[in-house]
Amino acid sequence: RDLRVAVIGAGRMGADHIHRLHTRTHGAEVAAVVDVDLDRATAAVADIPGARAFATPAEAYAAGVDAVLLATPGFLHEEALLEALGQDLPILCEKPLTPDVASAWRVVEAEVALGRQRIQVGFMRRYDAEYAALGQTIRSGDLGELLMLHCRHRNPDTPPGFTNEMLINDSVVHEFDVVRYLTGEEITSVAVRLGKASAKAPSGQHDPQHVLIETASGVLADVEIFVNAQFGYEVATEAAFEDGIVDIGRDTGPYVRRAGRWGGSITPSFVERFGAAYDLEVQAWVDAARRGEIGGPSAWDGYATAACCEAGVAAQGSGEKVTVTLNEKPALYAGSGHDRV
Ligand code: ISE
Repeated sequence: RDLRVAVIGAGRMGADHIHRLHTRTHGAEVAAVVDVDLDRATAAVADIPGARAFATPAEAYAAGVDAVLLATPGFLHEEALLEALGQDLPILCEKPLTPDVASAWRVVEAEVALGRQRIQVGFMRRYDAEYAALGQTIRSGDLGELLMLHCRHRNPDTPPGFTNEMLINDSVVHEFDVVRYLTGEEITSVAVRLGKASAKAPSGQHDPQHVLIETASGVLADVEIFVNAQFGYEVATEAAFEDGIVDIGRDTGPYVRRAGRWGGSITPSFVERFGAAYDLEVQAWVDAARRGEIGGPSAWDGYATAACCEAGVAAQGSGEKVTVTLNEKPALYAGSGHDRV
């Protein structure tokens, strides 16, 4: 039978996932939507027969669900994750796992105590076709060794309340994950340079920033994180190998010639840019959950990226290169799913 999913959080990503589960995901149904704002939860289930709205996860669990998709803001994740682990349910947790390394480690410890993986973290870039192709090129060795990654991560603007730390914790967290995923190595240090800032950035944000990431074997990845870039959304990478260069993430699509000009449309936001990746991610999670399994980015990946974020925020403040130190990796996370790190 279909996996009965409780979606916790009916904001931007929650609403997107509710729609995805209801209309495009095989073998799953939205059984419950939980939001502290019960009106928002009620509105989210209005067109979904059989789905119920609740103000707390406990009420949804009491009503009976098979799995949890957690889409509240990151600062609310720890409590919700520990509660869902207590129910021994499969969990898809939107990134970040938690906003800081201490709470991320507490979640890892709780999962280790449970004795089996139940958490997949929503690092959806791993499901993007071009990232997957780049990963394949790296692993095949066709172009020799990967030496450097030049990453550009540009958002048109930021929602209210987006702080300077969130450039790292909310945005560059994705590069931390994909650099680990692509290289199959842990990140060993993070440095941040603050150059000339855009006057279009809200007060309190220094935007753009230049983040330099180093992996265990010395692969360097530089990230331009520019979250008020105005023109549209872009996540693109140029990968330099011993024997060639690979570019991913450029807008393609219809190339229009009209009235003496040529051009095309720029992707407006991450919802469109990664729409197909989110679909694959959620479908893979549902398929695995129905088999009683969990795959994809793990709580370990969530913890390791939280450690990178903590180093990144420290580097924002000090201007120094900050070393990333990790606890020993629990055996539970050896060789799971996409996780090759
Ligand atoms: C947002 O939370 C995301 O996850 C997007 O993928 C990212 O591009 C954006 O910068 C974040 O704020």
